[in-house]
Amino acid sequence: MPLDQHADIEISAFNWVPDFAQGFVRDLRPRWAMEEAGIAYRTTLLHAAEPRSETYIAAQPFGQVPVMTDGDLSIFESGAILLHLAEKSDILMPKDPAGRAATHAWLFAALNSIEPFMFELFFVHIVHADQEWAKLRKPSLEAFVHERLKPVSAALGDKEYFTGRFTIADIAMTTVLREIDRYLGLSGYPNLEAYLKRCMGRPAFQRALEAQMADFTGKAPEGFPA
Ligand SMILES: N[C@@H](CCC(=O)N[C@@H](CS)C(=O)NCC(=O)O)C(=O)O
Repeated sequence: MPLDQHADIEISAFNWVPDFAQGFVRDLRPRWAMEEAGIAYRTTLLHAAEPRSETYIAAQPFGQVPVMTDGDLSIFESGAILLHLAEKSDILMPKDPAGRAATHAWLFAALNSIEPFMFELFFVHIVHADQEWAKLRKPSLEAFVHERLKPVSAALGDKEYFTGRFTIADIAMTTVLREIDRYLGLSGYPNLEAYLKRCMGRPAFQRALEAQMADFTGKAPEGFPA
């Protein structure tokens, strides 16, 4: 079990987030990668509703989770953390140039070409769901997301994973697609549905998810709606 409070690698995570975010916080990505590769890590826990320290802001300018420290290195952005971890294990990224290039491309596709629109879905479906502008934005946004999903589905085709074998690109893609699935469903894309099931069925994903959920031991702030 990679979670080990004496490990050299540390990641930040939350001890409390609202219910809708539980299981979806981005420390899931490094946790999953380390579970796949058998890399031990420990966590330092923050409370999502409490202000970040100056030290934390120095490590993560946006005050977000996750940050990883590995010896003297401190890294923020889950994509950068995945790339750092991938250098440690062939399980996460092949060593050959073509395999590395494909992994990089699909990692950035997930984070740069799809995730921004997933965040927009999150804003219109959850954060600003009651607001008029969100209701007006929803149909065109959802149509746009479908235009993004079609080529993603075509590129995956009948492959098991985006580069032909499991890599960090699948960690990023799964975590993005499972959020889109929450808001839109993926029923028009049977291969993406099967892909999501395959990736989320990996024992390392399940262990990472359980570890994130187990860390939610904090309390909601006073007056936080139930
Ligand atoms: N691009 C960043 C996004 C990180 C992010 O959105 N973190 C969220 C949790 S999933 C967070 O810390 N939210 C609390 C906040 O913004 O204060 C990454 O991938 O690391």
